[in-house]
Amino acid sequence: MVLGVAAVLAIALPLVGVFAQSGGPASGPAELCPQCPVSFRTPSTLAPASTETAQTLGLFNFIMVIATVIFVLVEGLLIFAVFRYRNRRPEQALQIHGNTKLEIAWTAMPAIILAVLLGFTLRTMSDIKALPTGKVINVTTVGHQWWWEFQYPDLKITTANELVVPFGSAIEVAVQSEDVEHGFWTPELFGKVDAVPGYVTRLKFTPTITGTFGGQCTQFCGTQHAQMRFSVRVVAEGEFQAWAANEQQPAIAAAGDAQAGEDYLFNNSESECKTCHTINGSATMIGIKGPDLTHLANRSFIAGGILANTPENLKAWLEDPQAMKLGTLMALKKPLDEQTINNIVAYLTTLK
Ligand code: HEC
Ligand SMILES: [Cu+2]
Repeated sequence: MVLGVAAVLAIALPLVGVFAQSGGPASGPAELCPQCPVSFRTPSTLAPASTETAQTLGLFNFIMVIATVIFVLVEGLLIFAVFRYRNRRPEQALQIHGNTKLEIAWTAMPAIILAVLLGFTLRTMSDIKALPTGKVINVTTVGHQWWWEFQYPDLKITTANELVVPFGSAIEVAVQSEDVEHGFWTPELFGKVDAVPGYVTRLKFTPTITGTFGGQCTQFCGTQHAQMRFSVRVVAEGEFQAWAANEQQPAIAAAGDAQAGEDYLFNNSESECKTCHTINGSATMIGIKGPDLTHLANRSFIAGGILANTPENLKAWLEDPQAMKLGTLMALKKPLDEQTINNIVAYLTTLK
């Protein structure tokens, strides 16, 4: 008997550990890993940072408790029987075949338990999908090989790879794809959804903690699928307003060293950049195949999260994008000379 209890405890105790963690952090998430170029802390569905993921975790914990009770009960009885009745002389077991009461009981019990779990699951699903009552921010997300575009249709903003949202508002995201199927997931903020070409998948999340959360493309979309990261930056309402007001401005006019770079991008007939990139305020930089560069300097990383947004990395990227991210759709027909690269980087770093 003592052994039986010990065995049950040995199985049950690690599960208690899982519950102890599930409360989530009291404060916001840790900052981006300082020693990695671009990395996020390990994402966890056990540390929810939105109303919706907290509801999902609540359901998970509820099912886990019921499952644990049943597990401990069944295993406990089994272990008890094994030890209590071990080493007895062979005898015929009690015959219960055809016992209607027992048959009904052990059919009905699991059916009732599963029905209860189904009920709670359906309720959580509809809670998560419920129309938001307060303020709503509409975002359109477009998956590209291999980066994410974020549009705010009401605010007339287009940016890439870093989604900035205000704390406390409901964020309604219409997820789309430009080419192949991608997956859109930030475990702390919302469940995983697919970005399917020609189809709009909708999701909603209401952030409850400020901070930066890592996201990742979760469908194999090509060789650099793992290098298709993004982040969601949840900021205070005031900070979001300031960010949005700035994003709505055209690119600032170049001064000093940056002028030669601006001139190359806007006016040089040999420049390929304009076929793929937009810089608002320029009549020529109106390409849409690559990320919008109008406020590039405000983003903390480039190229789907493989490089921090520093002048050195921008230089390396422009020298040879294929060496940084083999297969990227940024392919230059003619490599740039060093002076041109320096000029462009000098300009790009001013694009606050
Ligand atoms: C054929 C299209 C194409 C051309 C031409 C092109 N780019 Fe790109 N560019 C892209 C794509 C696509 C990405 C995103 C790559 C990725 O993350 O996989 C990109 C990324 C970038 C980035 C990083 C932006 C970010 O937010 O990740 C910069 C900066 C950039 N390009 C600058 C330039 C400049 C300057 C030129 C001209 C010398 C240029 N590009 C020419 C398609 C292009
Ligand atoms: Cu992808």
